[in-house]
Amino acid sequence: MKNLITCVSFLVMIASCTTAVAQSSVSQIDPAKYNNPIIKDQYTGDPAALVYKDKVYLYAGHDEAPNDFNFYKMNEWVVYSSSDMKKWESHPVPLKVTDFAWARGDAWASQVIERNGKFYWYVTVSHGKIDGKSIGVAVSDSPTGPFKDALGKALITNDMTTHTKISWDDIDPTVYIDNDGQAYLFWGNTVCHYAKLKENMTELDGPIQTIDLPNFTEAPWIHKHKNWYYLSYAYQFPEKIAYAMSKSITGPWEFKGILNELAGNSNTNHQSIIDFKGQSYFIYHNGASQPHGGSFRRSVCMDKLFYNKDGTMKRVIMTSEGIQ
Ligand code: FUB
Repeated sequence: MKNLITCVSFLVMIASCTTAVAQSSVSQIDPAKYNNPIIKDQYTGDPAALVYKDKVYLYAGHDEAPNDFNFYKMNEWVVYSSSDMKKWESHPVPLKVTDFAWARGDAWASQVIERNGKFYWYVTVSHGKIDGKSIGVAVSDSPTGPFKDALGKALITNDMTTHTKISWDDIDPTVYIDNDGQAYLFWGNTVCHYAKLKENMTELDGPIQTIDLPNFTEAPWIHKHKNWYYLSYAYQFPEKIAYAMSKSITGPWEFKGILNELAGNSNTNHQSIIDFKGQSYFIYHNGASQPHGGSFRRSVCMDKLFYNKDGTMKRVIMTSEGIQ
C-alpha cells in the first residue's frame, strides 16, 4: 500500500512538472517578440535584398489592393535598410511605375544590383504599347534612390520572347555579375529566360536563351555561395520554392528539389537569398498579416538559411519569430 501511495505521488509530481514545463513553453511564445513579418506598416511582396557595404537594402513591391479586391494593385516599389536584419528603417518611395513614361502599370517583382557605384533596378511593368509584361531598368547614385528610368524604353518586351504564347512571361528579373565581370539577367514566367548584359547594364549582349527547370512558374533568383551557383525559383502553383545548382552560371543546372514549402495564406512565395555578416538568409513573402492579408496583400518575412556540407540547402523553416 505504502508503495502504491509513493508511486501515485510520484506520478502526480511528474504530471505537475510536465504541466509546468508546457505552461512555461506556452508563455515563451510572446507575439510582441515576433519579428515576422519584418515590414508591418504596409503590405509588401516580391522582396529583393541587396548587400552593400555594411547594410542590407530590402526592395519590395507595395501591395495596395483594397480588402475586397482579388488581384494585384501595385503602383510603386519601396525600400528599407538594416544593419542587423532586425531593425528596419523605412525610406521615401524611391520608384514608381509612373517614372517609366512608356509603362502603364503593375509594379511587379524587381531586383537592384550595384555596379561601379551606380545602382541598377530591374523591374517588371506592363508595357503601354506592346501587349504584355516587360522589364525596365532604373538607375541611381544611391541604394535608396531616387531612381530614374535609365533607358527611356523597355529592356525586354513580350515580343522579344516567343517560347510561350502567354503575355506575362517577361516578369521577375534577377541580375548577377559573375567573377569575370560579365553580368547576366534571368527572368520569366512558365519559361526561364536568361541573357548577358553589356557593362553599361542597360543593353543585352547576346541572344536570349532558356533553361529547362522542372515545374518552373516564375521568380528566378541567382546567388552564389562558396563555389556553387544557385538558381532558386517558384515551383508549381500555388508556389513552393525549389532550386537547382551548377558550377557555372550558364549551367548545366542540376535540380535539387524543394527549398521552401507553400507560404501561409498566399499563392506566391517569391524568395531572395543573401549572405550577410557570416549568416545566410531566406527572404520571402506570405499572406499572414491580418486582418486582410492574403495573396494580394502580402507581407515580407525572413528566416535563416543553412547549407549542407555538399552545398545543398536545408529546407527553410518559416517562423513567426524570424530573426531574433
Ligand atoms: O507581385 C506580382 C507577381 O506575383 C510577381 O511578379 C510574382 O513573382 C508573384 O510574386
